[in-house]
This record gives sequence, C-alpha cells and structure tokens, in this order.
Amino acid sequence: MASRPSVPKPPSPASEPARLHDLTLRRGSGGEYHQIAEGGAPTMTTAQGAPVADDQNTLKVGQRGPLLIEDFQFREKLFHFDHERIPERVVHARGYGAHGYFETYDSLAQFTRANIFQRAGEITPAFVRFSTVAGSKGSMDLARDVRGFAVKLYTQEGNWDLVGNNMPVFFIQDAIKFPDVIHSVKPEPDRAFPQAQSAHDTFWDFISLTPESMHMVMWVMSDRAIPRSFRFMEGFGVHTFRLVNAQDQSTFVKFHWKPKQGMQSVLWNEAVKINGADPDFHRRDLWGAIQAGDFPEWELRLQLFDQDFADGLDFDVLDPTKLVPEEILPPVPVGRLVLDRMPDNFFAETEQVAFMTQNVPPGIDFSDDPLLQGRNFSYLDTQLKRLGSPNFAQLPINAPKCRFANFQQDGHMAMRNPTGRAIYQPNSFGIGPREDPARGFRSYPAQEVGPKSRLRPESFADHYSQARMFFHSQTAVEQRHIVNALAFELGRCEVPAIRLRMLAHLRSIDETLAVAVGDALGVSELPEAATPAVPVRDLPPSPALSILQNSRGTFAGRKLGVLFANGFDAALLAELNAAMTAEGAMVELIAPTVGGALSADGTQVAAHYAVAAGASVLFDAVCLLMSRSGAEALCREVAAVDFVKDAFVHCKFIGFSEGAVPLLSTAGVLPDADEGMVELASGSPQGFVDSCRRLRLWSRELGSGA
Ligand code: HDE
Repeated sequence: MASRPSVPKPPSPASEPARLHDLTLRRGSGGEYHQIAEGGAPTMTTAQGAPVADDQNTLKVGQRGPLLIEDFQFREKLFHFDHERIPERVVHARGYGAHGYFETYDSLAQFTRANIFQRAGEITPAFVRFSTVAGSKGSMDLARDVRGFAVKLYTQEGNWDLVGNNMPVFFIQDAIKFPDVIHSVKPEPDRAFPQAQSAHDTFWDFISLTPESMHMVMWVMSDRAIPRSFRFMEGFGVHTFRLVNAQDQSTFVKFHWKPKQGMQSVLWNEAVKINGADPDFHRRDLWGAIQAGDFPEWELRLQLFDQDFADGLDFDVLDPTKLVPEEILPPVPVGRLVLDRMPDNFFAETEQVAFMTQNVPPGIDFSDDPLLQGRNFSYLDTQLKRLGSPNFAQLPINAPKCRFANFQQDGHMAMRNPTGRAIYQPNSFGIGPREDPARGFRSYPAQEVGPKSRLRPESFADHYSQARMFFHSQTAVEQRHIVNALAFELGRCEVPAIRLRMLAHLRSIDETLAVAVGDALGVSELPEAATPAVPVRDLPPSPALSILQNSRGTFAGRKLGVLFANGFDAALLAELNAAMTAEGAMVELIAPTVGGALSADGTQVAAHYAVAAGASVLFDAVCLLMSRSGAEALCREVAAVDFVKDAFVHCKFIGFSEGAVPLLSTAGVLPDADEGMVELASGSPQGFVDSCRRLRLWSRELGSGA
C-alpha cells in the first residue's frame, strides 16, 4: 500500500506568526514548510507558497508566444513589482537610519516620571533616522540643508519620538507657514528644478519676505548645513518641552544631542565635489563605521528651567526661532545614545519608520510652542498618506516593544486585532484592557485663558538679535564661510530685487556681513537696512555655537586616504596604518589602478580605489607614498593631480614621501608650503597623526583667498 504523504504541521501557537519570508528562510530547519532545493537553498515560491519551477520564462503558446493570462506566477510577480513604491516623505525624503540603544546615567525622578529616566543604567532600544529636508529620495547627501535627527526610543511605557534637527532653531514661528517655506525651497513648480537646493529665487524670495527666518538662515548658511558625517553633528529637539514628575510638577526642557566624535563639516567646494564623487557619502560613512564596529555615540544633555527663569529671558521660550545659550544655561548630561546595528532591510525599517512628535510617554509633555502644536497634527496625518493604513503602528519598526492593548481593529493590513467578544469599554464581560489613572498619560494641567485670535505674540518680535549673536559667535574662518555661502546662494537668484531685500536684512544683522556679501555680489550700493520691529540687541557671543571652537582634538572616526604608486615604502605604509588604527581612524588606499602598486621591496599591495574613483574629498587627510618614477607616471593623470590640489585647497594635512615631490609640483603645491605639509619617512608617522588631530589647517584658507 502506498504510504500517505506527510502533512505539514501547523506552526505552534506560541511561535511567532508564520510570515512568507519566515517560511522560506527561518523555519526551514524543521523542514515542514517547504522543500529544500538542490544545494540546500530554500525553494522559491509564489507569495501564496506554491513552489516555482521556472523563474526565467513566462508561460507562452509555443516557444515564441503569445503569453498566457493564466500565468499567475508572472502576474503576481509583476503586480507586486508595480506596487513597490510608496510616496516619499513630503520633507526629509532622503534619509538613513540605524538601530542602537539609549543608556540612562542617573535617575531624573525629581523632574520626570518618564520610565526611561527612573533608573541609572537603564537600556532602552532606539532607532535613529538622519535626513536632508528639501531633496527627494534619490538626491545627493551633501546638499546645503538642515539635517533631520529623528530618534525613536522604545521605552517601557510607550514610544518616545524626539523628532529633531541638527540646528536648534527653525525658519518659522507658526505651523501655518510650514507649507509655504517648504514650497519655496522645493523645485520651482513650472520648471521642476533645482533639486535639493536652496540657491534659487523662490526660497530667497520667501525668506527675504519673512524676517522671523533670519536666525535660522544664518545657521543654514553656516558650515552646520554641510556636515562631514551624520556622526559629527549635534542634534536638537528645537522646541521647549516639559518634563512632568509624579507630583505633576512641570519643568521646561530643551533637548541636545552632543556627538562624542566632536563636530566637523566640509567646505562648500568640497561638498560640491563629494556630491559627484560619492552622492551617498553620508550613508556610506554611517554604514562603514557601524560595520567596522566604530559605533557612533551622542550624549543627551538637557537644559532644564522653570517659569521664573523663562520670564527672566529677553525672548520667549515658546518661540522656535530662539535658543537658550548654553553659556547662560549649561545643558546637563543625562544619558548616551549608541548606534550599533544597521537595519536588515532599508525599506522595512528606514523607509517605513513613522516618527511623530505626539509620541510621548507619561512624564514628557508639550509646551505651547505654536510650531510644536502644529507638528502634533501633521505627523500622524502624514503617516496615513505615506504608509497607507491606520495600522502603520503594527509594523515591527513602529510597534512599541512594551506590552500594548486597546480596542482598535480592522483597517488595511490589520495584523493584530483585539480578541474576544466585547471590543468596547465599559463592558460587563470583563474583557479587554482598562485605563490606569495612576500609570497612564496625564496632560500637564496648564492654565490656558484668552480670546481666540490669529495673532503673533509681541514676545516673538525680535528677529535679528539672535541672528547677530550667531554670526558674532563664529570664528573668522566660519564667518567667511557664511559670507561665501550667502554670496553663492544669492548669486544664483535671477531677480536682483530679491538679492537687495536680503542685503537689507543682513545690514540689520551685522553691517560687516552685509558689506562683505554685497562686495561678493558686486552690489555697488547697499540698500537701506531693514527696519526691525524691535531694536536689535548686542548679545554676548556664545562660543558653543561655533564648530571650530569646540574641536575635540582627535582624528578618531576620521579617514586617511593614502595615494600610493610603484616604489612606495611598504614599511612606512604599515607604520601609518598602525598609527592611524591606534588613533581610532580608518585608512583607505588609492593607487593608479585597483590592482595596486609594487613597493620598493617588491611587494604588490592592492588598493581600495583607482585614483579616478578615490578623490581626496572623500578623506579627512591624505598621504602620498611613491618613488619619483611612480610620481612622474601619476603626473599625467588628471585625477591624481586633482587629488593633491583639492587636498591642499581644502586645508587638509598632507603627508608625503620624498619621491612624491614631482606630483606635488605638478599640482602647484610646495612641499614646504606650510605646517600642513609633512614629509614622511619610516619611523615618523606619529607626528603626522598628531597634526591630523587639528583636522584642517585653516590658516591656509585665509592665506590663499580660497
Ligand atoms: Fe517635520 N515633518 N515638520 N520638522 N520633520 C516631517 O513627517 C512638519 C519641523 C523633522 O526621519 C513629516 O513622517 C511641520 C521641525 C524630521 O522620518 C511631516 C512642521 C523639526 C523629520 C512634518 C515641521 C522637524 C520630519 C514628513 C512645522 C525639527 C523626518 C514625513 C510645524 C525639530 C522624520 C514625516 C523621519 C518629517 C511636518 C517642522 C524635524 C510632514 C508641519 C521644527 C527630522 O509630518
């Protein structure tokens, strides 16, 4: 008698629900769900689980067609492909995320009952997405733009999303202006360009008609808008929030993320070239660092204050175009965020993650900042559009990691419906979750009175004093970059009246700034200064706002690019590599071809890049190791000459062996031009590493007029 075919066993109820890809990839060891093809790979199936015999050819009549509509396998495959795209985010479309954790230093129970801040050493899983704002999903990483810094903390009392930026202020004071500022910066609708750029008429038209944006514009024209890496930028919650403790007492709070790696930006000329050499520069950097085990880390610091402190300030803490200088109120470290794992799948995690400002756990609450209040509407709304179903919170990347229970049911793609007969409260069946007044979220009972109105508070009226403070807080090098950025951006505006309107604002911020930008634009006569609504005040500079005044004096986390050619000193290369590794830096090798080059002692060393693909803009410092004849051969390669020229003009430290001098000469760089040129010989690399800790030799830029 023929034996009965074995029947696949159903999954045990305790196991995770069987998903298509689990069936194929994870539950294969039991053998219940699918056959294993020859070679041990799981058998390909349709989405319905039918094994696929031929994935190379459609079902046809004869050999040459026509196709048959009964080919369900082909139709399913194309149907799914046709629907792969979802709408990109209307802002912050281009982003990159990573997993990690937050570690609480000490209990903050005095200020908040938020579960995440109750116990020293508490570890909370986190997901962070960095982004640019204006560009679409496929735009380049080094656009001059604000960077999003969105953190999802999966706390034991619900997800807390701190949806911040790498700048502590914003363009507008009221959420009703958000579509306007974004429409102005996005590609102009009639011509559909420029992509991922603020350097065009509509952006500057809007800005020049919106004095409240002046402070933010100074940030966006500064080097903060062209960071070297996501790893080297600060993050800010921007708005004033509240912490609320168990006694329902409120403390105002501003959130700051401080990178352990220090801050660093690139030059504009470099950014433009990076966008060509590697449009994914920031993505690749985060990916590379995490894969190499060099986990980026930020410290969370809080500025905590009460109403009396707020009343004593000369601006309104509800105004998102203002910051509280760290010198007035130093932020207190309360924990650290570490990113240590890349997503398994970009779409499932980074693309489908849904950040929402309204995701706050008990103990964290909102202030009346009108921008924040508006955001609390927008983020939920946008998720429905983008993810297509009210069940987006059931996606693994969005689902809380604590227990959750409610009576929400059905809708597209419902994967987790309530069980039992009664899905309402109150019910007398004793079914389902109940409220918990003691543990549950209670809004801070702020007293709110006043007539309904559409008014901007008078306390929001000073648009220039902090813009001026920001400019005065920068070093001469950084101020010069701001001037150059404004001249570049306004120079790309075609309407002269827009340039002049901006110059009028700049005069109200700082006269020397306006004159420098006016000169760079070739404007012979500056317009009258804009008339501020309230007198501009001369605030003390805040050194915390400068990148260069806060250098950490380390090359850790940075990258050295070594251009080497035949006849190089292999021992010197090994020493450099060892010294850089000890510093916590990475070394990548560039040679005439990826095949590498032959050392003086006859060893062939392979390269990471051919010189045409390994531009020096991709590195923080460079070395040139080669014999004279190796250098002479490279002198004929434009990419090799540009490598040296760019590294010099971008103020990078350049280590070189004596043999590289012909290449330096062809690039127009004197071997003893300045202290940034370091001749290397075997036994000497540590001195070069020490120099690299300064990151850039800025005096070179001022000297060269670059
Ligand atoms: Fe956003 N913002 N925003 N924003 N924002 C979005 O939500 C919005 C603002 C920020 O990586 C959208 O899921 C309004 C300030 C980040 O997924 C949308 C206003 C700050 C991200 C939205 C602001 C931010 C977003 C689009 C003015 C810094 C990316 C996609 C009232 C504190 C999050 C989405 C991610 C994304 C609305 C202003 C940061 C449309 C209405 C201020 C980092 O909901």
